[in-house]
Amino acid sequence: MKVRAAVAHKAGAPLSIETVDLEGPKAGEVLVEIKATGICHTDEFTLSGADPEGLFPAILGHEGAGIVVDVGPGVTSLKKGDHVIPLYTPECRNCEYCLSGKTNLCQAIRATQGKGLMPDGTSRFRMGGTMIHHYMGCSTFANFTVLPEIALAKIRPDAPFDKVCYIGCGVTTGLGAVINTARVEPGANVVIFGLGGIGLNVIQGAKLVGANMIVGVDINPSRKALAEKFGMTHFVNPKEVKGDLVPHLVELTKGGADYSFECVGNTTLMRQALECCHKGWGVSIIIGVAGAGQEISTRPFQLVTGRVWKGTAFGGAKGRTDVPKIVDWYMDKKINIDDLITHTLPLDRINEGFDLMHAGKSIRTVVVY
Ligand code: NAD
Ligand code: DAO
Ligand code: ZN
Repeated sequence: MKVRAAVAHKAGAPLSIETVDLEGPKAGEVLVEIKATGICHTDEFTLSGADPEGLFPAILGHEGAGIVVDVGPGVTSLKKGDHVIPLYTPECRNCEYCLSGKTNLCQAIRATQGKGLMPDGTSRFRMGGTMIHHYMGCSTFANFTVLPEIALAKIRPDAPFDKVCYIGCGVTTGLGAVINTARVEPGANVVIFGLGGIGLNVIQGAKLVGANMIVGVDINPSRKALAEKFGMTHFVNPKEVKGDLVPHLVELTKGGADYSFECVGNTTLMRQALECCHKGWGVSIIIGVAGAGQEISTRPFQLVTGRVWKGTAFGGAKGRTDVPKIVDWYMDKKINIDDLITHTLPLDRINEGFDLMHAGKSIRTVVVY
């Protein structure tokens, strides 16, 4: 079939709106009509060329929601008409990783997904004679896409696509980092570096679990008001701190953060996030994705004296199990998504969404088809 897609032909160039050929679903695969998709910083990271695993040409996008249109042979858990959220971290419930109970990093289709291909080693997208790569197994910057059955969470049919698409990455990553990875307890003091689409959801998660101090750190002062609405109790702009940031944060939290979160992708901030943690028990979670070849460092004594460095992908969430529950939280008004979706655009204006992100003017831009 012919589909409309924003194609990333090469790194550093704007996306190009094209008509692309999409092959139907093969065994274990599902054809989905994408109704809405968020634009995440990770799409920008890949498009910029900073992603060491970035492949071109590709159809980017990994934060979508849509409707099942057709299923391939052997698909049992989904049918035509089901509402779904694509999962860049699938959940096969059968591999060593899924069965471990220790991680959400299902490995069932990892090798081919990392190569921008479907599990049989081929792509469903073509343009003229050229194969186009899938992206993170999702490719939601197309109005139709094909995904493996294990990479789709079935959600309730009354949830609005243009809001719950954000649960496909940002919401789940932020909430999950607090609930699954850090396991923040009531009364804890937390520090969040970066108050964008991820960091604001970390704040929302910290408030949800009953954290005490929720300290937000950002160089963009316009983030303060929204962060406060989501539960931030203290705002720190590093540009306005006299002296070093780390001692300032340790003093503010009266000894250091019980938990800190790096939500930018900056290795200097990752070090500061670890070192502002409380001696003896503070845990720092890396969420941000740093550029190709970058490394983190600290003095080993920081770890010897009890601070813990961890990371999280998709907030440690198991997508087919956890995503439908987070959709329920939204529908029950337990979490706020609407105030984080600052802009909505049609597909042919998708590049404006990247411009808004670069200018620091948006939290989430959602493309509606
Ligand atoms: P964003 O652009 O919306 O937000 C980043 C925020 O960081 C902005 O508010 C910006 O002002 C702030 N910032 C930039 N430099 C700073 C500095 N030096 N000090 C303090 N604040 C600074 O980005 P996002 O969508 O929230 O994504 C954040 C990071 O999380 C990205 O690296 C993204 O790739 C990554 N990410 C990781 C996962 C995961 O599963 N681990 C999932 C999604 C996104
Ligand atoms: O190696 O098993 C694996 C999974 C690797 C990909 C995990 C995603 C990491 C987060 C990237 C940003 C998500 C938008
Ligand atoms: Zn698995």
